[in-house]
Amino acid sequence: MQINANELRTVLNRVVAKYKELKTEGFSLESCRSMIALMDTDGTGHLNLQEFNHLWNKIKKWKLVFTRYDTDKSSTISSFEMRNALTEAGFQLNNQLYDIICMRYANEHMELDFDSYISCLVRLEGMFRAFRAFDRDGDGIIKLNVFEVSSIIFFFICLLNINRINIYKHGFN
Ligand SMILES: [Ca+2]
Ligand SMILES: [Ca+2]
Repeated sequence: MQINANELRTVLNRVVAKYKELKTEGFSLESCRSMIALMDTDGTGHLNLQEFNHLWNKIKKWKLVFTRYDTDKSSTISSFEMRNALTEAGFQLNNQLYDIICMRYANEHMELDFDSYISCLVRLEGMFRAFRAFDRDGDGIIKLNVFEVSSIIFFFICLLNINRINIYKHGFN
């Protein structure tokens, strides 16, 4: 079995539509591509059964966090609820990055529906993985040469899907 982004989108949207406690407009093709990029460990550009199961287990875990931290039962995660949800999901962010994430993924009411929330976690997971690859001694601090700085900025642009203007405005230059 090999699943491409289109097929993944169909499967996920079909499943998620069954959960009334999750508000969603459906996963975009772009966020399914990000999921494949994150989980495609053998580099085929598709998900095999094992890779798909790995992704599915993550989504199930993140769904539990979503319903647990949707404390007002709005079926969405507010930016306020998101802070605890991210911590529970294992992502410790500083305020600056947290604000950027909310700005990028929340709607005008500062809420994330389920697909935005999952897209956000998928990208964060990719970013944390990239960070760990640079953090060779595991002390949580990375020292980068100029080429590595360029590649980590590139990671930010790709994974957060934010444009350069926003990055510079927020002091990542
Ligand atoms: Ca693969
Ligand atoms: Ca909520």
